[in-house]
Amino acid sequence: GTAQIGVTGLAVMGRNLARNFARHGYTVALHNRTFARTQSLVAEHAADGTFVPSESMADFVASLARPRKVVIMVQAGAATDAVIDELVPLLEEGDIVVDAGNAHFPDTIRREAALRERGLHFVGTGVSGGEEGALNGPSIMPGGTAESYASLGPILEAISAKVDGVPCCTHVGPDGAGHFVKMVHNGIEYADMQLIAEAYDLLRHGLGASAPEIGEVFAAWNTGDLESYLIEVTAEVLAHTDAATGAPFVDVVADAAEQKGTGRWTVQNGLDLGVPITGIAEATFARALSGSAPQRAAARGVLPADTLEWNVPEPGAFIEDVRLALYASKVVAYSQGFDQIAAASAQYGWDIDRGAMARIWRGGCIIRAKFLDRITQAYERDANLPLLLADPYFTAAVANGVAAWRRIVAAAAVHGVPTPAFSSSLAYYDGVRADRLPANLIQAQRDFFGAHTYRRTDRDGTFHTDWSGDRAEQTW
Ligand code: NBP
Repeated sequence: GTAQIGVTGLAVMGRNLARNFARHGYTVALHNRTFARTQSLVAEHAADGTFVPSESMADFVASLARPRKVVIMVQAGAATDAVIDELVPLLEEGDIVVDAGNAHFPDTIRREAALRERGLHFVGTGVSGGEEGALNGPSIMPGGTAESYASLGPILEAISAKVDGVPCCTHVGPDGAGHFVKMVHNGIEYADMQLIAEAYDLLRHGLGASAPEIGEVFAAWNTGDLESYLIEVTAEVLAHTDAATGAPFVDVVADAAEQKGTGRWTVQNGLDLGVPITGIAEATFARALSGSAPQRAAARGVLPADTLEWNVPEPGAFIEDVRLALYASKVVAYSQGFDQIAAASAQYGWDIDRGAMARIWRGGCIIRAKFLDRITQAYERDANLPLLLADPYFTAAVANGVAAWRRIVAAAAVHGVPTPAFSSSLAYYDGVRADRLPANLIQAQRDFFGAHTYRRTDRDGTFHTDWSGDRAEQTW
């Protein structure tokens, strides 16, 4: 065969990736379980480049030049395993299988090990940017071996988004590293969206502002430090008018946020690794609360607010406070996400370059933002930075807003506006910078009821107090 890359799974994402490859001059082999999808792609988009369609998986594999490079873009889970099972017996040693779907990284680790035994490369690859990104340039996060990246990487880099001419694609690390980083990307996306939603809610309650008025605030913010795709999208959505009612569009959208599960995976993994990703967790739980219909029905109008009317004396100063609080909270959420990547990298032996991750998220993906340059620079200054917040740039950026942050979180509490992400981010900030946390008391309690022992501040060793006896201290 002569095709340089193949795509199997030609629903919206695979179709657009295949077109993107073709537009970059690659000869693209095409396959889909249902052949009609393959035919319609060729019929509608022949102008994009050279496609080699096949009805059977065997013909598809035969149409590829060796070592073969096959991108699987089907539903994550059982469908991906089914396609791998059909594909693998047809491949030969050295061929590269790319899973570009949203696989959970433990599945990727399992599949990589299984294919490696057969002499095949399995490259679990995060792809972000939705349909639009798949066609015009996504952010691409490939895992797998460095050897596979040597031949696959240039093709993926060619179709990825570019920022300042730099591709939004790099080799993340072995086996599940790519899908892991994509998962954390999505978790950060949840946190970013929740923070923006809280800022909107504060402006709504504090100023009594309408959706389009708040949209103008976001549009203005998009010209500064907060400049990002999500802020831009927020401004556009808030400015939109519902055609049916003439009301602001967001006012007619039901307030129950759904999820496909990557936020949940991120939080589960944060718990497994013991990394406090409070921003992502609060964002995930906030979606769950929004969907807790029976609880909300039981509480609405019943649980007293006991708040005073909110009269913001200086709207301009208030808006600036919300902006500073949003930025500081965002820095915390990202700092936590990068901690999670570092912890997983150590746990799984991935050796992930966090600065490079921020670099490939600058374009193509949902969290793309100017701000990510600052993160790359922080890890360039210190690749082993223990805390993103402790980088001098971010320390200064947050210090600049910390008083505003406290005013906003306090005002939200006083006026009964729920701000789980703003509030927990500030609590994390105060917790991580504290000289001393009340964990001393927790450890003492644990020693009391469970003889779990404690360490002392004044000398080395492990100790236990005989709480039920004479309360003498024993060295353990
Ligand atoms: P879907 O997730 O809707 O999957 C549809 C594709 O899977 C079709 O090609 C379908 O074939 C194929 N398929 C299924 Br379902 N079961 C199969 C099986 N047992 N054997 C073979 N093929 C099977 O497609 P999508 O929305 O294009 O998403 C593809 C992947 O990309 C998913 O993993 C998704 O999570 C991910 N995704 C990513 C983003 C992003 O922004 N990165 C956005 C959306 C989706 P058929 O045509 O014969 O039914």
